[in-house]
Amino acid sequence: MSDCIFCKIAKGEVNTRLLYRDDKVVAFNDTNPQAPTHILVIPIDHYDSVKEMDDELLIGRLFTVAKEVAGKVGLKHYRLVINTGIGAGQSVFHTHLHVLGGRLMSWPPG
Ligand code: DGP
Repeated sequence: MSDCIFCKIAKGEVNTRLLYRDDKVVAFNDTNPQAPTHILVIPIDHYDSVKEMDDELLIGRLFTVAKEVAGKVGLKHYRLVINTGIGAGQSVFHTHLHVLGGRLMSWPPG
């Protein structure tokens, strides 16, 4: 989608340092971090949310990359979050998996 910021990041159209890239997925730091480490893992192809995704391999790839990136940056404990829909706190409508770590987490989340 031409007006989607995460599509632009995935295509290299805006200056963002990528922590990971393959032919399906990229990862980069969140600009509004909610933890000392806050990374976003996204599919390169546009899906408004995980509800629109039916490619199980791609959904799984997001989690595999999240694990790899978390390990690469040295996280031993982390939280993986996919906000889905406005009511769940989604603000960017291009599927993204949050990788949050580096502090103690409480439960339930807000
Ligand atoms: P969510 O609320 O679950 O849709 O999370 C969207 C996240 O995306 C939020 O934590 C801030 C982050 N974000 C928004 N715009 C940009 C951007 O242009 N670059 C980066 N790196 N992160 C962004």
